[in-house]
Amino acid sequence: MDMTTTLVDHTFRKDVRRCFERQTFAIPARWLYDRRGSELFEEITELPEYYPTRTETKLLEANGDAFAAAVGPKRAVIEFGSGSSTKTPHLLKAIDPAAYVPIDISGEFLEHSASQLQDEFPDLPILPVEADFMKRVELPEAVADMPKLGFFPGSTIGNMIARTSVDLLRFMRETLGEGAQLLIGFDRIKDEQILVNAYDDSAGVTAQFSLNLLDRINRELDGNIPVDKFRHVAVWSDIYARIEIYLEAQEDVEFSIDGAAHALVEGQRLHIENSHKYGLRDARLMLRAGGWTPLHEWSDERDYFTLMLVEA
Ligand code: AVJ
Repeated sequence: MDMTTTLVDHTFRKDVRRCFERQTFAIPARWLYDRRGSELFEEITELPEYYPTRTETKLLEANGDAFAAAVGPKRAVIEFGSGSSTKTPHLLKAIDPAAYVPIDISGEFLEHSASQLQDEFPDLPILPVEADFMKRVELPEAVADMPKLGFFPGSTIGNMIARTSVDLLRFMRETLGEGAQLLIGFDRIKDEQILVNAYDDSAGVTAQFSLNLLDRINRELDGNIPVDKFRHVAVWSDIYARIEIYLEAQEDVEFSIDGAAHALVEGQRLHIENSHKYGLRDARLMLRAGGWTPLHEWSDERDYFTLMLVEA
């Protein structure tokens, strides 16, 4: 077992213990993405109700010339949490980059997507970095003197509460350095029913994605949670401008994790994810709080999603 795996296991265990022993009834959303969770998320991106991926991909396809003009050639593109990197080719095609640095916590994902991209861009130096991008990341020496463009698509920032988002934006600024730009995606505030449907689809894929967290606890932390006794709940919180996702016990349940016994009463919810939505001014203010100055914005015709280009 390599060191990263051990560290990940250890924090997962710690976060799950905090949930049940200190009764916070909350588990950070990052633990949704084991192999099965990542597969299910890919399925989510193709659901009719889940508009963000489709909308953002179209924005990337449609605005290549405008990106090229705003960004200029020969930047090193640094992608934060690159995952499967499906949106990246559109950006790389548009802007004539000098190098591509995907950063991801999962080395497995990283190698796979890097080699796929290398086939598509044979002359582009691709330099994967296995790291947790929630901290300052040491970039490869080869890109040290290149101007940088950070890329943070998918409204991934929406998973974070405001202070964590601002911390992340500041870390990104440190990672990328003076003169850097950042292209970042924001999911917009819109009709409540459209938002709720996007996180509670009729095929039940998002429910499977949420419930996989309990399966993961059972698999990795020696648990016996009765997964079929829980249901997926997605609600809009207007005051936080976010979709909140819970797993709710549908009857009294008892189970153990790592040998420790736990009980939940019927109706108890476990908070497993937030997906914040933004007005344009909300997004700009958050970026400025993180040390970034807005330069350009691109939105679809329904204002469902916005890509913002900002500079350090
Ligand atoms: C990957 C955080 C952008 O919030 O829309 C989708 C995750 N969770 N459906 C989102 C997610 C349930 C997604 N992000």
